[in-house]
Amino acid sequence: MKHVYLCRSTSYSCGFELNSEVCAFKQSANDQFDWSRNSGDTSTLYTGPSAAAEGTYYIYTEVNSKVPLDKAILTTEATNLQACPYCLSFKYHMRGSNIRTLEVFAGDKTSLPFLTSIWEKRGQQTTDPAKWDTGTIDIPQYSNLVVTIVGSCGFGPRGDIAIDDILLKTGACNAGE
Ligand SMILES: [Ca+2]
Ligand SMILES: [Ca+2]
Repeated sequence: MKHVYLCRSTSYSCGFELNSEVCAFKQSANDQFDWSRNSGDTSTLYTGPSAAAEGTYYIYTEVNSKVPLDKAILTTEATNLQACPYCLSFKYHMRGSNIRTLEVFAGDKTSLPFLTSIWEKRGQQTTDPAKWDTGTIDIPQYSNLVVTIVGSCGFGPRGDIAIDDILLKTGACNAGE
């Protein structure tokens, strides 16, 4: 079945190449720490990527000296998104014996802080520092959409979760031409 939505075709990308980059996803204050911007490897052995997925920079959860289950949240709360279905895609890197979870939530701003979990990866997803995975997620339509990307700390230092190359665009992920 073919759906036609009254949505302006819009996309938001975040590659983290510039510190001043305008990104629809911003650091939340309603969490325990912020995502760190980085290039190359992270400061801990046996966790994190060796390089960005796109360009030179990426962001990651530096889990050293954090408390287990502490969260770093990226949120679109400050961005006015159209009431449309969206496709969210991004690169993620989850390497290390203490990797916990990377999770995506969506919902209406009026229901904050209680959003619906729409995607989750738990535990190590790769042992290769150079191999990033791709997440592709259909986001249902909400009148005041907010999307969050949440990285959680595991029980130890080898739990750095990295993301890069975020693209949030109107329409379904499998929309053909
Ligand atoms: Ca990048
Ligand atoms: Ca934060």
